[in-house]
Amino acid sequence: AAGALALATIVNLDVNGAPVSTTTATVIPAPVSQTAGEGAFDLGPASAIVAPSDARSVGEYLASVLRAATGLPLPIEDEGELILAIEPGHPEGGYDLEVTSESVRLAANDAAGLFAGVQTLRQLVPVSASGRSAWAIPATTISDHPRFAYRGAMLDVARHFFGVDDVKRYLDDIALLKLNVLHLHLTDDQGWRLEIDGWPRLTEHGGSTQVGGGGGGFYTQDDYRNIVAYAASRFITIVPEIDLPGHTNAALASYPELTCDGEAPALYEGIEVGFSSLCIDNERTYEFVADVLGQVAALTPGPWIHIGGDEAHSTPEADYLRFIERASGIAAATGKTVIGWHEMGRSDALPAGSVGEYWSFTTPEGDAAELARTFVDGGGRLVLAPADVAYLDMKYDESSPLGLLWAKGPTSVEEAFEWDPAEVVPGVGDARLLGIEAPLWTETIVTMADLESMAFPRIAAIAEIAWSPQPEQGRRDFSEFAPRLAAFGAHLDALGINYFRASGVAWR
Ligand code: TNX
Repeated sequence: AAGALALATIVNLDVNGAPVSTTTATVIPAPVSQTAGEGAFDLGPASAIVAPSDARSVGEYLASVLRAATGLPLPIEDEGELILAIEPGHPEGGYDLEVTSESVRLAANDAAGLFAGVQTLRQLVPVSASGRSAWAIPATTISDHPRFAYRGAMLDVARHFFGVDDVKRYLDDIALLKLNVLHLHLTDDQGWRLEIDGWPRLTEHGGSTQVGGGGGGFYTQDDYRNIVAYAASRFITIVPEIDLPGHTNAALASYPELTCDGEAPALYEGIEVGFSSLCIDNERTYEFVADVLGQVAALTPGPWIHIGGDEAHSTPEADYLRFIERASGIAAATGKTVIGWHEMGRSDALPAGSVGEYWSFTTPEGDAAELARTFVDGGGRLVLAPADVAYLDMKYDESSPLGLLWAKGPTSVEEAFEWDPAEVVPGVGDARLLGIEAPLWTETIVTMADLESMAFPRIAAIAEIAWSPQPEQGRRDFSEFAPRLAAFGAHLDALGINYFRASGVAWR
């Protein structure tokens, strides 16, 4: 418990039992336990990586990120000082890392744990050499594992489209923070972004625009497979979302047979929500849903499929309930676990084990907590994305050029950091929480630089909440986080990741 939060300055005891302060490199998310050792390992021109066959791909990844950071050759050899090992006996989902002046040893039960440890190691390597081409990694012993299994980011590629290369870059960005899920919001009123066989107009027409006009775009099925494979190489699972039965104007505009009056609406380039609905008593609707969800499930190796269900304000209540029962059944029949936004908890006929994604506030509004509990009562779990702290599309402060304000006004980095998931939905603690997610809706986000500046640094706060244990003595404290964030900012600078230089942090 004492080691629950890594501090910028780690206090050790010397041989006489007196406290010794050793400044060491810091990590976000904070490791479960981290103690400082003596001296440092000098990463230099002679350093080599050892990665046996089961650890080879992680070893190659480590080599590529450290080569990019340092310019060192870092070959993978049979003998060397940076040793990777996959072996039993390490923390579940995590790793053990031992840095001495002689060597760096990183070990985990599996490749995913080893990959998480690599992200820690990257942050321990200073952004600049300390002399004679040596990057001094401070000696330390770290033992680490995640609080939650699902540590997600969500990207809305419907309001503004982001191509395959942008998504890959975001995957790399979030991997640095040990996030392991990317939820792709693939369809909305403004655009349909995934090619579906037999329904070509969804993308040809429905994918042809975006908020404010300007082209839009879509993923071919091969593009999507490419994203999924790249995500897997970063130990990230893609959760595809097809938002139903509202948020469907792009589909309705493409196929008038999906509307009740048979007339296609115009494409939509605004940012209102809640005006569109599939036609609930039309059998063609369910052929469409089955085709789409069947293909999406077949393209997706991960265990989840997200069917939206949010803000269906133009679907009458009885229709909504009939639709959700059928659509969630169709989704479950693909073999995937169904995820829906918490409004889907209005239905008492969800497939057992369905996961609810909660997007009300840290203090629940209206019946949000009750709706979220429906999923738990049905044997499922919750993913928390409280809009007042976890929504990356909220402005940082009143002066932010980008972003929205509806979720209790601006969201500072401090607010994004100082909350406890176990205190959001009364009666739903860690055991019933699958994890945490940070959504980035893109009504106001057009470029990759915009996207990164809204995500970073708040996503670092959310990642820490998802990975690191809650401090046993009370709340998370931003004054403890801020110095680590400053150090993390130096890594973001080195990586060329755009971020908001929030006040209250001594950015370097
Ligand atoms: C609400 S939260 C939405 C999205 C918007 C977002 C903007 C939720 C499930 N739906 O449709 O893009 O607010 O912040």
